[in-house]
Amino acid sequence: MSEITEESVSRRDFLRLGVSITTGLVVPPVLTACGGGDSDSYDPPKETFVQPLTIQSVNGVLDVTLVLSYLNTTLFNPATGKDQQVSLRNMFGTIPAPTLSLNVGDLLRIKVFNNLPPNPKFPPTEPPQPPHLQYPNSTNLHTHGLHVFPGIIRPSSPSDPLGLYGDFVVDDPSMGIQPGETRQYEYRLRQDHPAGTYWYHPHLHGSSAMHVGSGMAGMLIIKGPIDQVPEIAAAQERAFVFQAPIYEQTTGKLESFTDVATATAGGEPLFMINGVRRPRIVMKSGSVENWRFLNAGIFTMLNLSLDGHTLYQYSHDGNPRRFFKLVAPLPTPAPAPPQPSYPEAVAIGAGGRTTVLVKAGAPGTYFLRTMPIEMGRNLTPNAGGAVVNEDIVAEVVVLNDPYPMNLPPEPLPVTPFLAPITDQELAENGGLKRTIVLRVIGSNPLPGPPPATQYPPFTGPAQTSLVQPPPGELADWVYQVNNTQIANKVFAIGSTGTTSSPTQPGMPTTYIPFQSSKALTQTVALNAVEEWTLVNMNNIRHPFHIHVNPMYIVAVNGKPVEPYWADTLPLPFSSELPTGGGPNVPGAAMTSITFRSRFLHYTGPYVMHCHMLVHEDMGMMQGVTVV
Ligand SMILES: [Cu+2]
Repeated sequence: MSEITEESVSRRDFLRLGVSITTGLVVPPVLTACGGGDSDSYDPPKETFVQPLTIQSVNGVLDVTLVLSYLNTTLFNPATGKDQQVSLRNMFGTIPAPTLSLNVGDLLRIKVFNNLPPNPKFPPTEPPQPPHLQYPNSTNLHTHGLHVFPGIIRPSSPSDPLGLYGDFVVDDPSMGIQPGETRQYEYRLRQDHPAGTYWYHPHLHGSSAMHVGSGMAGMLIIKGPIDQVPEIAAAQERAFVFQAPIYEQTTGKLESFTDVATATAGGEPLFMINGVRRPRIVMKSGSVENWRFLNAGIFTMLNLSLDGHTLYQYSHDGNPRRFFKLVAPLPTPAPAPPQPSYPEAVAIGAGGRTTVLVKAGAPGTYFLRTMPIEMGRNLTPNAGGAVVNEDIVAEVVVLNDPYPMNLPPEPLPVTPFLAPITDQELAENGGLKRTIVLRVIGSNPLPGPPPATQYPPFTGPAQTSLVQPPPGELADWVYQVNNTQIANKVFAIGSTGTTSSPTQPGMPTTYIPFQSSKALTQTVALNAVEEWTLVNMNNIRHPFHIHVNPMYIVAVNGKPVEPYWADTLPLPFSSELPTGGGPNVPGAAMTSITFRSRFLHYTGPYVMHCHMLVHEDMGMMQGVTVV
């Protein structure tokens, strides 16, 4: 086994510890060189954009070991404008983790060694910790967006302590990969797997927000026919891993769930790209580049727009489009106040990805911006940032050095795996329809400050009573810490198919969080084709993500849209809720997204959930089992 030795790179954010590679070609993180003009007298602006360390498969195999440990490093702190010493849990010794690059049909093997210290002992009170939040040093791994086997291939045993796991994430929080343990994952990519941009990150229920929020995430690229289109093959490729690492400002550490909840209450910190704040990209006029965007944050949406340039979007998440979606630059500054809402450019919710081509225009300096976008409306004061403000995330310098390149002709190649799902196919293959409802349910406002060491009674108005916690289980459902966006709320998903609400026909009467003993699971027959409607009963844009099988989006708010495939989708919010309504309003306006899906190739258990990971850790998740 060859070890990557630590070597100095130009950015100290890229300390490398603890990644070892059995099979794979290492491309170190480099400043992407771009030659200047021919004149010796002209000194072109320097690139500061850094690609993550990249590991490529060799002869169809990529085999790596990732070591989970504390990373002591320096990060730019957008809040202070200065560098900050941080000590964060990290699976890979870098922020972000290495980019893993594979081809369709390849075998990916990842061994995860959890070298974190033992889980701390939590006192029974002060602050009260629901049981599933008491394992901040336990973990597991999810390959986000991959269509792969979600079960356990071979459970660990005394003779085979590592076991062999597929994309298995439904560990009990008290289990998972505990400190000192190692688990072997193995994923076989089908030849017809969509080629595109994916990622990997920890996914243990109860510690996912702390882990991903501290920066534990890496891009996963699957190459296929789209990458052999000559114009795309010729384009320089860049990985943009957008992260906003969260830590307590004085210590540089992230040691409690409260800190994550507090940090996301007003929106996340500002985004960095590959660990660098506002990197500079240098392009030659007329050249074409291939940009892979990953929102590896845990809360905030991106709404990307490049001054003076059209972005040629050709994927939603990892799923390619046959025809470009042209995204024109938005005017700056954005007009305010929003009426009816801020326009969207390349909008990517937490966990989402997209891929774009960009053709450098006239020489000059341009900004890649995330433009204002509404994450919600009329939120209660502590319920999270309603509007994400405009922010410059990168600078693009176009040199007066013509280098004409072409954009590819359409249509672009799309795998048969992503063929449209017609009405006829739906009808002939099950055609079951389900409704899934995402919902935050608040408690009644309490008279005065709530007691510090006990849960307030969960006695909300009207619909709140729809929640029926089993006896003694309420303490597992709510996290009562003052001034966090999650205090005294239940994050739940409900499903129709059983009892229907008399006040809101078609809506469930029961909303159950994932950590409940009554947690719901959707059971689906292998090879079924179904149509599901996701309903958002909150005025916040929960980013919905389903594992294993992508969604073919056919309607928004009941109205047909031009269909497309995705795996992570910010739900619309209910703009009609009255001011101050928060998550608690009876008779709330509802919004919805309708998708179709084929449940192909793999049986086993997986999940669907909100990718605002604080919500997920508090129970906004539901099981799916294909049988
Ligand atoms: Cu959510």
